[in-house]
Amino acid sequence: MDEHVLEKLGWGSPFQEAWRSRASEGEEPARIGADYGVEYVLYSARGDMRATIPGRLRMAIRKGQSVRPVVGDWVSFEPRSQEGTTVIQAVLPRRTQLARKAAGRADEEQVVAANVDVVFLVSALTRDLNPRRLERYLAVAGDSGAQPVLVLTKADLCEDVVAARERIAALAPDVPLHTVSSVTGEGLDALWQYIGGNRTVALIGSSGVGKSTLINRLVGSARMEVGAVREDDKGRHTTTHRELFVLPQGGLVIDTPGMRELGLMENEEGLRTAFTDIEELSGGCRFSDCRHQKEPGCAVREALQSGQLAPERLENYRKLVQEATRSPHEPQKRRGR
Ligand SMILES: Nc1nc2c(ncn2[C@@H]2O[C@H](COP(=O)(O)OP(=O)(O)OP(=O)(O)O)[C@@H](O)[C@H]2O)c(=O)[nH]1
Ligand SMILES: [Zn+2]
Repeated sequence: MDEHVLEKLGWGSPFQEAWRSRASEGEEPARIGADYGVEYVLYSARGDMRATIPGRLRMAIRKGQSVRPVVGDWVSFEPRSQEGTTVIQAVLPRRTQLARKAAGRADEEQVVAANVDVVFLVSALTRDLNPRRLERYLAVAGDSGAQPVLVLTKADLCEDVVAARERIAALAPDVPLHTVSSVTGEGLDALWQYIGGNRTVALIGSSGVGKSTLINRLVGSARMEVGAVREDDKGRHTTTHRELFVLPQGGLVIDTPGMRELGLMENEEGLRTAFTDIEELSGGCRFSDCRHQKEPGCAVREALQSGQLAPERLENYRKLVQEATRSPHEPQKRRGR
């Protein structure tokens, strides 16, 4: 087993240990590079290959005894002597997972990518700069276990980058923030600190903010056709057939149609990551279940009065809490351009 090739695919200690503890004879590890539903692309020390899920694993998935493999997952497979399709034997425990609500099934989440180390929360420094949306992205990242990094694109189109930066930094004081331009190249170097060490990066951001362009800049060759999206039979836009990209300088980038549709995950953990300042302040409220409205001894409203907390921030927090506690009844919004 060529550990060096595997390392470039993001193989590391937690997976190695999981591997040793199961270590079935004749099996080898591989990472899911693309998920076509019925068929997968595996990256392994033997190169890339196609794979399917055998009936036994399919049954285990149906019974909830195994997760369904997604892009970024480490799996074990049994190499066959001849070229062609192989089968996935098992899915290794995940370190992180990015998920969204399954369409039409409010209680179920759908994992769209696994073992993501860093999530770039991408917004354009133009009209797209929407604090509320950013906070939703922070909530999704907070649920995943991956490290969030705010990336503000199209700096070349923004007249007052400093002001925009400050506005966004105030929304998430603890999250690193970078302004970049894929046109001038400004700020791109700083992103490598998150990708180095063979880490896996995923991008969340609305359509047109420049995710594909940014990925192309990072990948270093036009492996994705920017703007040349096609629609598949479900009316979704798909931009590529490979969904996990191994960067020549090291590091990996995940980009899947599912990633692009990521919505808000509705649970408390996500809220905490997005609003650490308000969560911390509420520790000082007299009542532990304080809703920061008319309750006496509310530390959050005190901070508001003293100017320590921006009113818009509390307003956004309330909206997000409302959204998270409301039973989802709206149909999924169709993605348009
Ligand atoms: N001026 C400027 N334009 C950019 C920059 N980055 C991307 N663009 C342009 O913005 C448009 C959208 O970029 P994409 O990379 O396709 O955006 P995307 O986020 O991948 O969009 P979807 O594929 O719809 O999810 C393209 O016309 C890009 O050329 C930038 O830094 N500066
Ligand atoms: Zn309070």
